[in-house]
Amino acid sequence: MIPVIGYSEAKVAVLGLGRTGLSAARALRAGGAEVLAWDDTETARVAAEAEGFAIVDLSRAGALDRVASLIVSPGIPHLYPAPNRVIVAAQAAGVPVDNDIGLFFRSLATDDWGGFDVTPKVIAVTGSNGKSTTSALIHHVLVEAGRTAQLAGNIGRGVLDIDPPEDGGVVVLELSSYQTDLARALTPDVAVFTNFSPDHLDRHAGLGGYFAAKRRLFAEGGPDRAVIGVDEPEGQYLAGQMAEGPNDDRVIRISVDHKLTGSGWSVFARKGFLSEYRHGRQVGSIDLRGVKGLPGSHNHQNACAAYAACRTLGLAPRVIEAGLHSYAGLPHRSQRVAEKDGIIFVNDSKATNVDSALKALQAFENIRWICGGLEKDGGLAGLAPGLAHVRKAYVIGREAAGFARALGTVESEVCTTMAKAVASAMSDAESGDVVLLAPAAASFDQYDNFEKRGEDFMAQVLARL
Ligand code: UMA
Repeated sequence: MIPVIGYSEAKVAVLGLGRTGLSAARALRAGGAEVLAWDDTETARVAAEAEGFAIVDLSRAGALDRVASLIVSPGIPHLYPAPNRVIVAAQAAGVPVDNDIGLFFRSLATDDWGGFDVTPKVIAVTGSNGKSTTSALIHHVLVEAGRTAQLAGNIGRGVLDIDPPEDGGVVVLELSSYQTDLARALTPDVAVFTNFSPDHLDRHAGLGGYFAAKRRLFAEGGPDRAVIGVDEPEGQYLAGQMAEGPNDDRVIRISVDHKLTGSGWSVFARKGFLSEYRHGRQVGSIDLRGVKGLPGSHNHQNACAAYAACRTLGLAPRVIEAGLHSYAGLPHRSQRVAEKDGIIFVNDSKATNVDSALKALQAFENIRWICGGLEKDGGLAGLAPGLAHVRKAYVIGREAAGFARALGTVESEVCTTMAKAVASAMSDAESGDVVLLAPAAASFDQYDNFEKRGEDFMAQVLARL
């Protein structure tokens, strides 16, 4: 745990008592703060109370008196579509609103660091898709290279839960737009922006707000190095803003669409080969085609970003290559579940939006595609470039019929449940087909989260093999 610095004997309010809130509350208490905790759900309050935290209804008049800061969980809206009433009250009372990420950056460096040979580094990864894979890949490559590394953030572990970094240690953080939007300190040594496509538009009042939230990772303090995917205008803009000029290798540009052989520093993947150029000269190359844990162009983009981030820490190309080869992949992301009679079963339940589902469709051929769920803003038109790879769609979700209609000319079957979709896809599938779960939608109409949806898919497949 990282004890929070700066609030000894101060009152700090914590709103939301899930993974983030509880870890923040513990870290605040370890740093000597008096924690006032609240969650709108009773079970969460009971769990926190059992750990000895004082439960206080923070929306009650006077509850925020003499409170030094309000720490908010990422799932709780702070502005759009409407702010939580406790946040409104804090702002009215002049209480600073922050999150665990802000506390983390302010509490990480300790006096011990003065005696270290190599100062610990923080690599923070954001972007619309691929952040979990990129973060996990950076962490894996570092560990395989013998470095001490820890992984936390949106990937599922509260950032204040990690151990204080050792001499030369590296902390890899996956940060969502919810987290970067609210943090009052954001000072990574290396910041990574994988790519940009619409997501979470309701929480950011549209695309501009979503980009602004992600951009804060680069603007609030300025990382020493920025690894930026430039295949969308937003990434190009960000790279342009960060760099002093074309030779400035503080920015490493990443692409899977273009060869980037200019005078700066770049890493790109074309036709399955990763290349690194620095000041117009090729300094590294890796054949990604045999890297089993990272299929498809979207994973090649993740490989480029992870490669670049590891290069900033001085790892040699061959060392990174070995790490890419031994990477086994994350659950629910291009996860190969089984293979039988020439049919491959892939769980990409994390494809919760159109862009990530498109990437999954483009990574495979002859797809029996299980899709559907709670549709996000923006419609399904963005899936069009991948539909030629689909043999048939098996649509799940409460609104399966509408989702199937929105797919247009693709042959589809309204299955509604995962059990029916898997059964139909398996009875239709032939050798050479891929049964792929890549929903292009959120899971909340039928499941608690995308993990539960992926687990259901895997269970249904394995039960029928
Ligand atoms: N709550 C309230 N009032 C509200 C809303 C929620 O009190 O109005 C309470 C809930 O009752 C619950 C708690 O807040 O007890 C949940 O907080 P949370 O939703 O922020 O969830 P955490 O458990 O803290 O998990 C969060 C991230 N969740 C979200 O951003 C929604 C996790 O990312 C992250 O792994 C974890 O912190 C550790 O950093 C998940 C996620 O879905 C994977 N992220 C989104 C995504 O990837 O698309 C951004």
